Amino acid sequence: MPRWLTVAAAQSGPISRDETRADVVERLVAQMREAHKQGCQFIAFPEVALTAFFPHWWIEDEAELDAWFETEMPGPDSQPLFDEAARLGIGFQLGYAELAVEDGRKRRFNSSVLVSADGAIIGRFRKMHLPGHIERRPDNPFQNLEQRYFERGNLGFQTWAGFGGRVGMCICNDRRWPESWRVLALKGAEIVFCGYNTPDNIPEHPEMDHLVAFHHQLCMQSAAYLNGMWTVGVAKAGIEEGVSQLGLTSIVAPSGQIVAQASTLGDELVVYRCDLDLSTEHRRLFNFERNRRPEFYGQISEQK
Ligand code: CDT
Repeated sequence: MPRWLTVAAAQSGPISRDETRADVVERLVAQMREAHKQGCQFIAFPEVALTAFFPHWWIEDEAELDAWFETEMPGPDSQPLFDEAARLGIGFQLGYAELAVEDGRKRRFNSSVLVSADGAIIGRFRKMHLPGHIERRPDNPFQNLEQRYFERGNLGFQTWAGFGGRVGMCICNDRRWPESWRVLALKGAEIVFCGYNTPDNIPEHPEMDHLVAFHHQLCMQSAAYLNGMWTVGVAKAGIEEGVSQLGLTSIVAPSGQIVAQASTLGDELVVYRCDLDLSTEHRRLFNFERNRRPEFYGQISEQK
């Protein structure tokens, strides 16, 4: 019997440096209303969805850096999104920069929350794989300072029961690592949401620019097929403060097929009615229990 979940992947167009969170939340609320109108039970937003992607800039002043982070979720500016979700009865996933005080010190994470249809947070994730560099690279047209501004996530990869199935989250660069998806699959995820901010060019490797879109799709599609789950990638797209970012927000079925994809680089909803049961069917085909036997694969000793 099918288990339907109608999902909206809410691609964001660029957010300018001086756009306030309140303005951005208004855009997200408009997308949420439209998703509800189109019969969606769930809407997924991008990585760091409330502001421009500030790791592209060198920021020295600590207070200035902190201002890009959320100290509470929901906070005063994001509360309207939670209120609207509860009013409409729609669940959502939201990526944001998180400033927490843990172990008596300030800690910064690249995070996302999973929110139920009554507006309650039911899951939290902190990005595990941080790309980029720590030092300033003055010759680059833009920076990629995630390793400077964030700590590696300390919550692992978790899954949560909800929306008629089991849901997982990962964030942007996590999608390039097979371990992220396999752990989520082994923990039962039937659908995984992954927001991203991916420049469509790599300043230090221009010879690879033509592969950026291909590598993105390769990750999303192979993850879905190899693990028998739905993968939903949600972009912050378009030219944001001079950085040209990939769109290609898409929903991929457990067969590995792209079933819905964005056609613009702006705010755009990508909607699909997903049968979560397809995940069960594909996994039955693979039969992990019988065929996936790490104990037969030989000892892993990395050779350098
Ligand atoms: N946000 C993020 O993780 N971006 C990286 C850029 C890497 S450049 C190839 C990504 O993996 O998309």
